[in-house]
Amino acid sequence: MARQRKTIVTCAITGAIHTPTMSDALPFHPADIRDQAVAAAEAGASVLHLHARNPQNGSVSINPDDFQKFLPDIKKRTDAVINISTGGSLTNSVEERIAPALRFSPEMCSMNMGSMNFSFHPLAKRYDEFKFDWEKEYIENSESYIFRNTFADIKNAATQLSPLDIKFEHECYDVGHLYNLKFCVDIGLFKAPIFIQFVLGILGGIGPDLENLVFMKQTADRLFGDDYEWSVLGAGGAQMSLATSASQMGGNIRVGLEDSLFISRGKLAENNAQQVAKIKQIIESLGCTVATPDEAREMLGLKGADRVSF
Ligand code: KMH
Ligand code: ZN
Repeated sequence: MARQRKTIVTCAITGAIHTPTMSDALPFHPADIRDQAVAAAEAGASVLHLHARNPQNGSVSINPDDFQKFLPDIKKRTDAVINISTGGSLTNSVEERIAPALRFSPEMCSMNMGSMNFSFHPLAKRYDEFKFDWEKEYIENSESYIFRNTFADIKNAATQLSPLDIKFEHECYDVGHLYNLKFCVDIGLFKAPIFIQFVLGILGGIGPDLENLVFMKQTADRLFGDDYEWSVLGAGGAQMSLATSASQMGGNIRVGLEDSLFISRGKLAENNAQQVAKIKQIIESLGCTVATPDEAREMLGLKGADRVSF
């Protein structure tokens, strides 16, 4: 009998979109990032997608020293796969964005597959006051932000990171990004089996509709055949419903406060683990089984936690 497929649950702990004013639950102190990551793993996340923050004011940090403040502790306290973001924030160069992954050589890191508008400026209007000075301007500035990931940028990042045997989470925010990825695979930048994260619901990318997920999946099937694993993240209110649909379609899923601050309509999540526990309960009640970290390692062909540099 064929072995039943497992579902990899990634939890993205803090990200670069949300700011401290938006939710008290959004972690930015290294100890909070660490504790929420460990709790998310205990709740069932097999992969932890991590960004760092400035411990003083919660702004986004791509300083490897800020990652150093939590990575070794997370590794000591869980066997979850660590995935380091290369997304950066509104002002970072690609060279700065890949510095943490280069220094720590994690099992996985993100790889964004196209340049695009990437905006969350409408969020600024929801708040009269902000906890920290930088927040309002940061959110508003995203209106004119271009998330830069040219073919040359992707080649540069891949060329530096591939020798470290890091598996990429290929973040595809629209159908065209799948074709960018196919081009890069064809010229030998990335090795199969690739891991695609379909990102739905970012302002500037494809909308968070089920039809779009089906279209993304059909397109990826056409381009990559059987040679890929896939996962879905729905930004904002679409998080749980798209994750549920993806699991039923045979895919993997991503939740976490990076992608949505909510646990249900209008109700803020208390922490990352609460979102993991909720989606685990939903998908297991529908017949899926959540992958352990080692099962995720096998499914994604990862190098192993003993080969990271932290
Ligand atoms: N916040 C996600 C929509 C990255 O870390 O490289 C995008 C993201 C990018 O996860
Ligand atoms: Zn991220």
